[in-house]
Amino acid sequence: MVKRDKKLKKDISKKLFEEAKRYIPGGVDSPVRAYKAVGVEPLFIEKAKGSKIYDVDGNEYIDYVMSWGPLILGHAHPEIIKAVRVVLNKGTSFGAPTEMETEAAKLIVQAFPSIELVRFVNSGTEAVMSAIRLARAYTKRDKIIKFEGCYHGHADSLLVKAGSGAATLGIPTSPGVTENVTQDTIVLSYNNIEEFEKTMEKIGEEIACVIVEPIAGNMGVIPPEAGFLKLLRKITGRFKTILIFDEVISGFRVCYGGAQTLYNIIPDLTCLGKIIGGGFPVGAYGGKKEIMEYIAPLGPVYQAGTLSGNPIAMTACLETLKILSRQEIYKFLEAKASILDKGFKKNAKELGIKIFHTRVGSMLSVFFTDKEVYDYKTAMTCNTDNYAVYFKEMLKQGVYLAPSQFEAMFLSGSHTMEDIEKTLSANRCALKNI
Ligand code: KE4
Repeated sequence: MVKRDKKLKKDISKKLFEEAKRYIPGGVDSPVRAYKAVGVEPLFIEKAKGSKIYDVDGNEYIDYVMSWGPLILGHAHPEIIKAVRVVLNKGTSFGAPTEMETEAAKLIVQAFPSIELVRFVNSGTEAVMSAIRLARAYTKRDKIIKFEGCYHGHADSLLVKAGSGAATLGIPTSPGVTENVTQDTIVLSYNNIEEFEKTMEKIGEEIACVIVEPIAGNMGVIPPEAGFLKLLRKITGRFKTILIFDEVISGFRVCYGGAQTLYNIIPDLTCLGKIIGGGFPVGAYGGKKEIMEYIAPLGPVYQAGTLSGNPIAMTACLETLKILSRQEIYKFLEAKASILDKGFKKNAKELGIKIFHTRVGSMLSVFFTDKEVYDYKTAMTCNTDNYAVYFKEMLKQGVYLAPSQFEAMFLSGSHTMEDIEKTLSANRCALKNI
């Protein structure tokens, strides 16, 4: 382990942050990047390659944020850069259909059992917002059910007891989201089968859709308990409620066909994002033909977007999905993530530090708590001060983690065994400071 000077050089980041705050709220374009939860100023990034990210002060880090999940192949993957370079010379946006959109849609339809038709948008938020609107129109019902701690982007109807940045900053239900909107959003506890069953028995006929992260990734990583997803599928079917899997994180992450393939539970609609953009802004929602045909121009449900299906983004999408479709990467990711997870547990055990580790495939998290974490309420009892100490220590040792206890760690195809060993050694040193 290369010893790094205890104090990180951050002069340029500091200067850039001061300047940014003059023009951008909080100096960032997404709240969690402000590092508020870990009590340090954010790093400004210069470049990234493979598993490494470099800040403007020339510090190198092993990256486990990977842009919050999208870069499953690693930063600046040569095949993606090459393909984007070629297509750039043909123009950047046409506002008209291109063959690439069809090719990308075909791969998604082939990969996801729930998807017969898919529409591209520009973010996970747009995908979820559109899927909710579609479900309400299709069922002619208003109410929706989400789960506390699940984050589905910042659309009003879902910014209720949300996870991710909302939980990190302690504003899980945002001001500006009106009563009218939140009264149609019912929030239940993730992994609480009895509560879901009781609620649906009472008002199932009023529920347009149930939206869930099939693997929660926004309150830390919390896998579904045995039977939870199966029950959601069974009961929503009984009440003709649309089941939406928000696979913005898990899609193409935990396996090529997402969590619905991993657990063999098929929702009615699926939302995608992150990985399918290959580092560019792409979201998508898709599902059964009979539902998706309600979307304009076929049906009455309106949804649109100037840059939807953008040819540059679609090129990155296509190249990413072509590489992932060979599927050998998933064995590689599983092996590396398992070594990392086992090493974390070994370090914590030997140092006598109570940490609850979770993992599904190559998304993992550590909870600083002596409890077992299966839902939002328990996740919220974690010691976020300890997480902040851990985060800063790991950063000093060249490991770049999410600046929040309520996010996930992501591996990529470019993380090496050397990265893993360095990370485990850094983890051991960092835990000694807890
Ligand atoms: P975007 O609008 O950020 O592309 O996607 C929203 C979204 C939807 N569904 C799930 C399950 C998500 O995790 C997200 C976004 N994830 C957060 C991080 N956990 C994005 C990072 C950020 O907000 O800066």
